[in-house]
Amino acid sequence: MNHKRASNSHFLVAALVIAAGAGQPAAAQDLKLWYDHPAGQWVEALPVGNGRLGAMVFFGVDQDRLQLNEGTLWAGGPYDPSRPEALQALPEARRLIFAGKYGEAHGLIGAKMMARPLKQMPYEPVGDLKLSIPRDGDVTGYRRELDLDTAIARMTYTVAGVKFVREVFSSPVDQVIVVHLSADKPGRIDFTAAMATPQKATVEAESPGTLVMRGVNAEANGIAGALKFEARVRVLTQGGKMTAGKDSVSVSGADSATLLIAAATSYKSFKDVSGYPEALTKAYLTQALKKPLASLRKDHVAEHQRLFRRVALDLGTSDQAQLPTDQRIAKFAEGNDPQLAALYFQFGRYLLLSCSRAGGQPATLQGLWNESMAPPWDSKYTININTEMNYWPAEPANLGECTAPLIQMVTELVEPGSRTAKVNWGAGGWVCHHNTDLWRATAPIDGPTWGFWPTGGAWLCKHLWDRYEFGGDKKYLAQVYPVMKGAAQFFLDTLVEEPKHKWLVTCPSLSPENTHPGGASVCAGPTMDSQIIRDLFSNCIQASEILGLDADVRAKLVATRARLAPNQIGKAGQLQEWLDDWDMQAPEMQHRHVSHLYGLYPSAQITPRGTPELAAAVRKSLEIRGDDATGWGVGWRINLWARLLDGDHAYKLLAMLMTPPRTLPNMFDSCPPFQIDGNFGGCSGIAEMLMQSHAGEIELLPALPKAWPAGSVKGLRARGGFEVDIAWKDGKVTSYRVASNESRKATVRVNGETKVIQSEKL
Ligand code: FUC
Repeated sequence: MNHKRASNSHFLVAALVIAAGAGQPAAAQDLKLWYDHPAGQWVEALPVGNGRLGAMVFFGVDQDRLQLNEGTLWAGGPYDPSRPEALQALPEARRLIFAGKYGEAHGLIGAKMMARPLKQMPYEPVGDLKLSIPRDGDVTGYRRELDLDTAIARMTYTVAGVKFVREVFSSPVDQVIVVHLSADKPGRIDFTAAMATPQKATVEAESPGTLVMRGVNAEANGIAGALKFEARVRVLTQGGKMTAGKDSVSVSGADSATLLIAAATSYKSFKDVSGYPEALTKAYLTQALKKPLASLRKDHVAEHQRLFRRVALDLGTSDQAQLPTDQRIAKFAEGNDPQLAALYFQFGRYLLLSCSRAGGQPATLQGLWNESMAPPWDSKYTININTEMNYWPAEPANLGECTAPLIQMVTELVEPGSRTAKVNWGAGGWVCHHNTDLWRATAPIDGPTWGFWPTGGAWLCKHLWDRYEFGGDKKYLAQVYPVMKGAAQFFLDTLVEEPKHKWLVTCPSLSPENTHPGGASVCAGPTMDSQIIRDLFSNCIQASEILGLDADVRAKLVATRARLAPNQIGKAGQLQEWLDDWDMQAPEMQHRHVSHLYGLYPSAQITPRGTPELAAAVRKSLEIRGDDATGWGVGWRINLWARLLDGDHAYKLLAMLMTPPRTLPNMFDSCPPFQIDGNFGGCSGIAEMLMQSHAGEIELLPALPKAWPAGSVKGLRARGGFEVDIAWKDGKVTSYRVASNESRKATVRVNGETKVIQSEKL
């Protein structure tokens, strides 16, 4: 593993220097979030998860709460939101837009072209496991923590001379959440376990020592609930006595106790809900019961560390690092806490590993963690930025495997997306508008201002290609290429010629959620669409060449790409957000979305060295937009400033992101409210500040801020299958290592110089 690798490579350019930011080097034990009081609110609780089973752990002394989630427990059931009238209205909507009658186009689209139902299905909670713990004295020495390195949440406290320890983890190996209660004196573990839920469900105690919650999911927006679910908790004790009530299990005088929590739904796929949650939860528990606690714990930690320990980041440390995490967050903008930025980076990696693993669902707006039956924006997939941002760190932060659920979802979108393409647009291929959900709905929702945007699926396809660019696996590329080709086919069939320049553009579409001076957001050919489609076509062209397929389709894509609307620079020197130079008259010039800057990041169509005029226009647009935005809005801006090679501006934004109100006490990002995308945008932003690989070279420290004069990073991943280690001092690289499975040539930009090196073998 990288973090253990000696740095005695023959590619070192100078002696290895131990990083010493504001003082001493940071140590592995600093990878902890910790607090000196229990969580009061949900946003103070600590998240654990195995990609499917999640819990928010409160660690109350007398009353503990584990708020539970299972990734497939959403409202509703399989449904088809297609809207046949949409196709009839399409020519008139286009005519109105090209005639500049945006208000009328908006009205028509709203009346005839949106999905039925107009909203999608929300992600929902399972409920709570509640522990009531009697106490016979005052509490001293309370501490709760989340150890990112072991993925174990832990609390310790002392009452009447007895030290109590509680630990919680969600095992990706054994598919159960494990809660362990212990004390340093025998016979001191007493509690009653019960369950609660906002769902339609019953809770019963069964023998031996088991709680079972059986329920059905909710109806939403006229779509009946079609899922059954079950949560099953098995209580095990060492010593003492266990008694079962009607809907609770009590333990008294035990030396220690372990609770194993299993949960499952009847969801098998977006069109099949015929699973047996009872059989599943029983099977998970039967399997887990075969192992002693020590093995459950050991296997969990090993699997987590296999992935988590690939990257180590040291930005130096300071006295601030001694404070509880909530106090550090409150003070971060004051400066002098570089280790908190490293912790934030690793927390992003921890979160991705905990909420997105093969076989599970992709990270929602809240990852895996949601306590509400009506969460903000349904806690689903908003694909006009938020879902993509969730996966920005996956490849550079060396967790490419975590994209498996996203790739699975995009593959599944082809079937419903083909129906939407055909029914709503009269087109081939497949399309997904600005949101999707567990049921893979693809039609435009919410209203024309937000929803009538046909480029969501195409943006998701960039992640299919990224996985190939970073990993180089041709077999995988052959699997996802048809998905990309289908997305491209939709645009071959639906792009229309705009009257002025005869460019091919999307219509109707919009620049995500931003109203233009025509009084609506619907328009023809927003810049972002052309950029996304240019990427999609280019990636399909390259993939078809690599795979030796589809010369005819390739020729069509090449010809059509040449006619897409180009990036345009407006009168204010900005990159135009729309076909027309409307930016300076737009009602919300400081809008949170920076959609047209997609070309700089996450795309690489615009680079400071390759296209300096366009990069300068992006900078101008960013200045006009301003720094202030939602959590994710700031997260995006960090990545953009890093791509503009301006580390200090990127850091300024990182400080804004990592401080209240955009960072909550448990380090969750706040939009507001809690939305996990900012955590991931911040994590990838830090990676982009330290290393970039999108411009045909591996650039070391492209946007290093003055705040991090010395440090080291190990195990970042660059396009082409490279792993990169860097150490620096006084803002200059002092040593580095580039490694790959096979030794290959790589172009590296280091301290302002480019050189071609031979990579080391991994
Ligand atoms: C987009 C954003 C909102 C929010 C929502 C989930 O609609 O404009 O700010 O993040 O997604």
